[in-house]
Amino acid sequence: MVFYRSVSLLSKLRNRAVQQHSVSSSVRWLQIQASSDLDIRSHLKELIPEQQERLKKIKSEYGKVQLGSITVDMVLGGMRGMTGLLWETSLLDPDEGIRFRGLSIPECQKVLPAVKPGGEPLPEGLLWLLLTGKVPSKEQVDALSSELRSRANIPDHVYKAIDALPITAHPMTQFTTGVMALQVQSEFSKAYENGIHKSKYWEPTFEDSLSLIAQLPAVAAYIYRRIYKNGEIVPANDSLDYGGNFAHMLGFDSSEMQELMRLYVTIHSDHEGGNVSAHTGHLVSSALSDPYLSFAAALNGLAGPLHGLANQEVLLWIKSVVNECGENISKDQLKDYVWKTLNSGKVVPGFGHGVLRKTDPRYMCQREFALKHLPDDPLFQLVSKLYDVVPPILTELGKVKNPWPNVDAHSGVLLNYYGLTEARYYTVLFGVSRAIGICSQLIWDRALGLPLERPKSVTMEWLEKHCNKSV
Ligand code: NMX
Ligand code: MLT
Repeated sequence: MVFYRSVSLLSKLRNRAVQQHSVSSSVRWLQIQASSDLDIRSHLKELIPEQQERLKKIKSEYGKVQLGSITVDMVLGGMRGMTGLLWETSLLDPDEGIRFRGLSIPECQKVLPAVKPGGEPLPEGLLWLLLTGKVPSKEQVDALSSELRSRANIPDHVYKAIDALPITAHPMTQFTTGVMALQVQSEFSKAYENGIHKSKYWEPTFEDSLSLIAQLPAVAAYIYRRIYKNGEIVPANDSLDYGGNFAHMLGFDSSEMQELMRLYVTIHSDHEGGNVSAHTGHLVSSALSDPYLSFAAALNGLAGPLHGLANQEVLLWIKSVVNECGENISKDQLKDYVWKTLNSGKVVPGFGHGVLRKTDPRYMCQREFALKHLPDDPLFQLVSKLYDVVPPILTELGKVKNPWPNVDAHSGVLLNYYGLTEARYYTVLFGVSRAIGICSQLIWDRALGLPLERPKSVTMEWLEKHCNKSV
């Protein structure tokens, strides 16, 4: 809680600076202002009261406005199309795709600071944007990078907890175990035990969230090196940014792989609130479970094959195509392979979506990355062929609402090209990134005082009786 003391010291200094209105004190004031400008907590402290007021006004003025009606289909259909959550950090349009605080992916690529001009956005910049709704300067991003570095140390018991699992345990199981082991350091649960006032919940939630985000790359890299590289650990490089250092700890030091990791972590971070991982994190945290508990729950949802595990499934599927038909497979052969998959009662991984109705812009930006850096890679060319072949087949099925590729259709071939070939590990990378979105919203959940989530459920008997009455 050291930083709260420093924030209040800052505001005292600020008041003093205002009182002593001399030339030298105004120079000092500028310095103080500049240093607090780099501190994301000061921005949040300023934003929270105005956003609390905004929510209060929405409740009092529009509380009874209807947002649509609920049909039986919606109840039986996984709540598709049912608006039921407040999620501030991003919003998904079915046709246009995701906007992070109002900015599309191409816009983020333009305005968020990068390591070099025209480079991929730094994930720390996206974290700043999600938390504050403002595009940060390079100095602000650098300050956040160094704050994350200062929190990245991993207690030894976390490695021991992971080591207690067989090396054959799925990487996502090892990852969730690591997150649960980190939970013992939760500031939120300590503060709750000590009777913290509810108006202050966001503060230790912020502490936990930043520490968790900071620590995840080292835990994830440890698991990768443990399983696939004989446990030879690569220490952090403190001169690198979050994404670059993550690639480095995994064992990849080419500047292209570092750029890919920055793009990867940025685009997988957030996809509004209803996806399985985000919704799970938000639900669990609504019981005032701390960010570690909430995020571990979210990871367990991400580990499902219809959600985050699809990136693993895509590369394994693509490799099975190559094994059976070779890299230079014709479109006709590919069609047959897709039908064979469908006829055996499986989904085509990487295609379709619960909300999107067009090609995922996260797919498109990865495609652009591939066209720039690996246009001749045979697996990339296979992914491009799938883009032509799969949508007409899924459309022909007649029941698939979105035949277009999603984010997972592309990520594996990029990682594979740079040497990260172990598909079973891919969902862990998704998980590291998803923490940025989920934790940013958890901080706002607590700052806005959002309540325990508890929707109503009904039985089939209830539905039959209710529907008989209404016809
Ligand atoms: N291959 C085969 N069948 C599909 C596919 C697909 N790619 N996508 C949807 N369908 C089927 C779906 O299984 C359902 O069949 P049934 O009625 O027999 O149960 C029917 O089409 C209608 O489903 P939709 O309403 O179009 O899709 P829904 O919203 O229920 O599910 C997904 C969305 C993403 C779960 C689904 O499209 C899918 O299983 N895709 C493949 C897995 C995948 O790529 N998941 C990753 C999603 C992104 N992420 O990272 O989370
Ligand atoms: C995600 O990124 O969470 C997936 O695209 C799934 C979703 O949005 O439902």
